[in-house]
Amino acid sequence: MQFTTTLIAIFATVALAAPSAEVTHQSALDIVQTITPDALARYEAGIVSPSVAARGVDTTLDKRDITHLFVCTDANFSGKCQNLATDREVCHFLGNGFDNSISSLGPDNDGTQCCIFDNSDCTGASVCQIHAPGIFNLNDFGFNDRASSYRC
Ligand SMILES: [Ca+2]
Repeated sequence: MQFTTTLIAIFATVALAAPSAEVTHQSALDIVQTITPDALARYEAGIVSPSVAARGVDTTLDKRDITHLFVCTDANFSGKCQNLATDREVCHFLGNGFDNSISSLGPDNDGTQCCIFDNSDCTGASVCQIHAPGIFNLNDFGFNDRASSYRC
């Protein structure tokens, strides 16, 4: 029984870690979310609600393949915010109330760079090379309430 469980766990890890250039329209909100030092710092700075910081830690996926993009519906990391856990180099549709509503965002402070796109399939106009601490007001880039997808 123990052996079977281990095999399933290994298979699941391999399946999730498999590289894919395909566009997934699954929102990153459905993917495992973890508390990162960066998210904790934002919480301590009063930017993130306690519910975000209280979210459980899941180590199912290899940390090297997972990063985060912190998005907010208002400028200066206010309004409705979410720390999106995302696998790298995969296009994600911005669902769950964030489509065409993001006004500030920032990836983890681990060298991660992200692009946001006008269209839902990572095409169209974009803002790229977004890195920590991020963009406090997408108005500065003509991209307020405009992003529909992202890739880090
Ligand atoms: Ca907004």
